[in-house]
Amino acid sequence: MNKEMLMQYMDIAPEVAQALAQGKPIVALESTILSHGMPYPENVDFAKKIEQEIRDLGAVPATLAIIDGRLKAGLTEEELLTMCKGENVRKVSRRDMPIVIANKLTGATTVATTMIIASLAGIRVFATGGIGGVHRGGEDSMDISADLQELAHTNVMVVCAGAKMILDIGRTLEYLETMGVPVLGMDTDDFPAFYCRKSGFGVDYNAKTAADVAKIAKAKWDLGLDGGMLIGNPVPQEYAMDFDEMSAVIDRAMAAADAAGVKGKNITPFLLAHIVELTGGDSLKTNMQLAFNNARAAAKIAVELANLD
Ligand code: PSU
Ligand code: MN
Repeated sequence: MNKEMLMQYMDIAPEVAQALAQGKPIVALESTILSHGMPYPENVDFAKKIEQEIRDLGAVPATLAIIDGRLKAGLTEEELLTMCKGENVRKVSRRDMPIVIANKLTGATTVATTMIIASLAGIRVFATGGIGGVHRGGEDSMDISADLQELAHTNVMVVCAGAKMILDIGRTLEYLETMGVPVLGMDTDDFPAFYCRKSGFGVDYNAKTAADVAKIAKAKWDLGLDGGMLIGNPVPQEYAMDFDEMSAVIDRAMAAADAAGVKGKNITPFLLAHIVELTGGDSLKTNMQLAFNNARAAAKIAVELANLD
């Protein structure tokens, strides 16, 4: 798509536009984690801090969202607040995007839509908490997040702390293999399980440094091997939660979802809110810390990637 056409739909914040023009490192951030993944007002402090973590390492943060139908790459403080309050803010995945844009609505971007907007803007590195995937029981419900399809096709690297145990992690990784998505561990052999450092499932490659990751991304995209990459970065040890304890909490949250008949796009936000409640806020603290950790890893990778160009 040409730039003129793109600008009919997108607003790029001045700082982000300047970084793009100068080939400086940029890290994209999603807004669903704010609007539908964390409670207000704790998410306001989080949103500001995660941007700061990226700046501290010499990269430019760009939180992505759709506001009044405009694609936004980089938010003002007021726009960030809108996403955190989450009033009349939809959860927007790929299928929802054209409807929200055409009707000038406001939406938070999931991993899938953050990848799409990042790619349109020319941003290659994106940090989040956890990705969507194949839900438990997905072999019957066919509830497979559009995040996985996006990773198959869109040239953006996603740095995450793995996937929550609300998902079937084994099937999620199988799906990614089928779709040709490299899954790297950030100094780990084990794909992380969000609150916990290990899922029991292996990664394709243990990358020891940010420079290793950048070299792999460059080789992939230089050769036209289109699609994303997934980097699993384990939560720092001091914030990790007990695997068995979290498994029990997640089972309870899933039983509550089942009893309430929650399905489809509402299931992930429902489970996240219940998990925070059931852990008395401990999971929220871990969630924030793992996201900061991912932002730092992503910033280092973005710096290395910019050096390779
Ligand atoms: N997993 C989390 N936290 C989140 C999400 C997933 O641990 O906030 C959000 C992300 O935005 C992700 C989306 O892209 O949920 C996946 O939703 P769905 O399964 O409906 O595609
Ligand atoms: Mn789904």
